[in-house]
Amino acid sequence: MLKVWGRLNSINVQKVMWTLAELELAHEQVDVGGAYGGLDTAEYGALNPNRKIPVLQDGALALWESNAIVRYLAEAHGPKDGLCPADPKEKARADMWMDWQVSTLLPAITPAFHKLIRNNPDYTEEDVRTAERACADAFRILEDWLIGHDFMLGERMTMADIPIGAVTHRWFALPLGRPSLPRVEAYYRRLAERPAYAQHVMLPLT
Ligand SMILES: N[C@@H](CCC(=O)N[C@@H](CS)C(=O)NCC(=O)O)C(=O)O
Repeated sequence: MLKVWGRLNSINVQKVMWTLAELELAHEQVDVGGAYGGLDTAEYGALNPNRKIPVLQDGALALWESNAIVRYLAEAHGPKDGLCPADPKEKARADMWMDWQVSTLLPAITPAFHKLIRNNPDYTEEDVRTAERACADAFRILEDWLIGHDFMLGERMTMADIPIGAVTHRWFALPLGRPSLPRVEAYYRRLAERPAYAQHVMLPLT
């Protein structure tokens, strides 16, 4: 059976749990990381030498990097042309946005999350203001991209929506100033209608 290692309040674990729920895949989930610990054992190091969550085990395969896990689940365990587009150009577009989430969107919001939710002393109020501006810039890009379609690649949800949707919840849940972005707001409402998103992503931030 598929096995997910990682605590449920981690945004990167949430992507995996949301994907599993969209695909209705049976799985086991183990709470490790954060207050649960368990990342410093030799066994965990063999699964992920970075000692981070999530890890997905599928038989002999141990996968880390949440977006790689989402891609694998969509391609190997989902229906053809489902979450993973069959058309190489559409798939490349999904990959592009998934990489943008890692390179731009998540780094924009992370300092605000650490200061406002985790009270991490490494971050200051100035970092929160910088994050506010960086998030506004990034979500304006999304606002323009969402012209004329409901989801990242068109009228149906694909794997591109998983990382972007996970950060979108954080943006609306954090006490940050936000410009009015009607298409992003409608996108968030549309995602919120999905039971799998509501259950696995729209959790209180901790
Ligand atoms: N790029 C990695 C990042 C993994 C990561 O940084 N995970 C965090 C949680 S979101 C972690 O393992 N933190 C240590 C812990 O939870 O103890 C991914 O997308 O999977």
